[in-house]
Amino acid sequence: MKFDIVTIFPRMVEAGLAEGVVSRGIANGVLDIRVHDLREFTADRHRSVDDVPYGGGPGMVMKPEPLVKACTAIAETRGTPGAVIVLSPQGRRFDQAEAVRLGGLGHVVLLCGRYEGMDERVLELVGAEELSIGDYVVSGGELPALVVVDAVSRLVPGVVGDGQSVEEDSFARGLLDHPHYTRPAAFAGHDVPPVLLSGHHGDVRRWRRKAALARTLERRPDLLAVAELDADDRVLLDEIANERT
Ligand code: 9D3
Repeated sequence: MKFDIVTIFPRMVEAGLAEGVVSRGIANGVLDIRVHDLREFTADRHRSVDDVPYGGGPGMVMKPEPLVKACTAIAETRGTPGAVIVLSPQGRRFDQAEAVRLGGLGHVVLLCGRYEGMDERVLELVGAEELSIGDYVVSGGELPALVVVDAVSRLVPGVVGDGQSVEEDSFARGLLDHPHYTRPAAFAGHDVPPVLLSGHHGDVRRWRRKAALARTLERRPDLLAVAELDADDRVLLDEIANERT
């Protein structure tokens, strides 16, 4: 999987790529990630990447030339990407399905916005899609780009080790995860649920599935509404409903 990330804060992005599963994926050679300093694609003495907005108003807008030049250079040196993504509060919400789609493309360019945003013609000229990571304000596209790289990279074979199954990730299954416990069995007056100490794997599986369903019902009923539930799940949800009365 190839990523090219264009930013005015390359060190911020490099720092986020230097740890954890993404770092390991790069070291293993299954991830090929380049970070590009937008200022390298400027032509003026001050290496300007922003300018005042036409029509007036507060803040600055990212100039189109450096961004389009960066995309052209990336296409020439790295090949035509499957998608150019602008990280932007105006974008569609990034989710697990989007991560799966991007993973299938093999090569994604990520443009990180700063200031009030970028000149709209960049999006038209490079055929970009806009993605947001959620309904809250962060200061620019760098952290959102790292979120996208992380979520997509986890799906690339060889990035996540045997220990943590990508298949079992809560969003991959459509439910929130069940609670987790480790030793000691009693801690500060709080005991681990006895079934987890019982050694009855069938009972443990059932308890975990029920706990996941109960949590999802409580915290994210929107997920439960679209989850693929089988007959056993319906029985567990019935039990949960009855225990609540
Ligand atoms: C203070 C500026 N705001 C005026 C209405 C608009 C604004 C512009 C740029 C708000 C945030 C940003 C910077 N954020 C992003 O570039 C961004 C983002 C986000 O803030 N939230 C969720 N996803 C994303 S993806 C890129």
